[in-house]
Amino acid sequence: MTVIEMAKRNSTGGPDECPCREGMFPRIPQGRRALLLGGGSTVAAGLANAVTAAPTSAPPGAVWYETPPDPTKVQGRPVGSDGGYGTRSQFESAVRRVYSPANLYTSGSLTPLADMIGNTTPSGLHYERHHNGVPTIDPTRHTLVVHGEVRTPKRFTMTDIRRLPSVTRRHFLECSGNTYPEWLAPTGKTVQSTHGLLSTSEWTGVQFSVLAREVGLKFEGGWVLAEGADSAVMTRSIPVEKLMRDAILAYGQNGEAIRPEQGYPLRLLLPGFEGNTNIKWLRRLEVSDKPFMTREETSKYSDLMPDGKAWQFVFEMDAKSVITFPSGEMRLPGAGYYEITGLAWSGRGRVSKVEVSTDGGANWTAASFDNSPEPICTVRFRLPWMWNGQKAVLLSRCADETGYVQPSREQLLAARGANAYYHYNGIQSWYVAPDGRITNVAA
Ligand SMILES: Nc1nc2c(c(=O)[nH]1)N[C@H]1C(S)=C(S)[C@@H](COP(=O)(O)O)O[C@H]1N2
Ligand SMILES: [Mo]
Repeated sequence: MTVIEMAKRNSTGGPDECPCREGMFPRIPQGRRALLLGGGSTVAAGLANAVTAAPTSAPPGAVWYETPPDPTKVQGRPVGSDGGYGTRSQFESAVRRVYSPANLYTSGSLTPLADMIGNTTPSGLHYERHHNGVPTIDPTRHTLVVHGEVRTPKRFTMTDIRRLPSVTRRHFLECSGNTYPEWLAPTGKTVQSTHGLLSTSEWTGVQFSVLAREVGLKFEGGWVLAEGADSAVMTRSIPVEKLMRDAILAYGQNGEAIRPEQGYPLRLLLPGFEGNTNIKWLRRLEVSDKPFMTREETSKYSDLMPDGKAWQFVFEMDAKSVITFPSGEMRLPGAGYYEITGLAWSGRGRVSKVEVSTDGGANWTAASFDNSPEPICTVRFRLPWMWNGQKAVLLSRCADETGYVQPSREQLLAARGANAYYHYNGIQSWYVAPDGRITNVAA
C-alpha cells in the first residue's frame, strides 16, 4: 500500500481524533494529508506565510500556516513569531495527552506512549495526576519549612534552595495505579490507556542529604512527612533512609523550571518510588521517629492481599516493560518488515535485559537497547521482525539488575489475587490479527 492509499484510508478522523485510534498507522497528519491528496493546499503566488483554517485534528484555536508547494519560493516566517518560546510543528498537534473522565483518572492525563520518540517525555506530554487540581503558586512567596526532630528548624525560600548545590538526573515517574484496569481483564484499548501513567524527565534540584545538613537531623533513620501546597494538601511519610540515599527536591524539569502540573515551583522526587510519594508543590518536611499514617498510606495506596490483609508502604515500582509499537488500535498495512519497539523500566535500578516474543511466549529473543540503561530510568528497546501476515501475539519481558524478572499476567494474578489494585506490572500482550489490527488480549 502506498502512503497516499494509507492517507486515504485514514482521512476520516473527526475533531476528537485520537492519535492511537485504529487505522492510524502510519499516521499522516491532516495538513500533509491534504497536500498528498492534492486538495485544500493551494497557495496564491506571493502570499507568504498565510494563516489558514486549521484542520480538525489541530487543537482549538491553533494557528495554522498554509504549506506552499515549494518552500524555497516563499520567505520563511521571521524569528520571534513564536513570542520567544517555541512550539512544536503544527503537523504534530494530534499527539496529545488524553484526559480520562472516569475513576482513577478523574483529574489526570495519560502520556501518548505510542508516539514517544527516544527516552524523554516532553514536559507538555508528561502524565498528570492531581488530587485537587493544579495550584497557582508564586515562587517568590513559596517556602519550604523543614522541622520536627531537627536541631535547627528552617524555612527556605526558592532563592535559598536554588543557591544550594544541585544534581541533574533522568528518572521515570509512574503512578502505582498505572495499568490498574488490567487486573480484571485486558481492558485498555491503546498503550496510552494501559500504560500512560508513566513518563520520563530529566530532573534538577537539591538532594535531600544537602538540606539535611542545613537543619541537622537529630537521629539516623526515622520518617519524614512530606506535604504539598495544593488544596488536597497531599501528605506521605517517607523513610529517612530513602531521602538520604537519592531524593531530590526538584525545581527543574527537562532544562527549564518544573511545569505547574509537575509541582511548580518545587516537588519531591523519589527515584523508583510509587508516583504518589513524589509530593508536588512541596511546602513542608517534618522529621519524626515514626510514620504519620496519613490517608494516602492507610485508606489509599496500600495493597490488599488475597487473605484480606493489606501491605502498607509498598514503595518501589517493580520492573515492567511494554511494547509501544505495534500496539493497541494500530493496524499494520501488510506482511513484511517491522521494528518492534517499547520501553522498559525498574524502580530498583537498571534494566538488565528485555526479551520479546512474537508467538505468545513460546520463543523469546533478546532485544537491543537505544542507550545503556540508566538507573531507575526507562530504556527504549527494539527488535526487528518479519511479519508473515499470520496471527501473532507480541510480548515483552524485562529483568533488572537485582535479578527480578517481570511476571506473566497469570503469575501476578496467582500471587496477588482478585483484591489487587495498585502495582500491576504483568507482561502486556498485543494480538496481531491477519488483517493487521492490534488488540489487547490475555496471552
Ligand atoms: N501535592 C500533591 N502531590 C502529588 C499528587 C497530588 O495530587 N498532590 N499526586 C500524586 C500522584 S498520585 C502521582 S502519580 C504523582 C503524579 O505526578 P505528575 O502529575 O507530575 O505526573 O504526583 C503525586 N504527588
Ligand atoms: Mo498516582
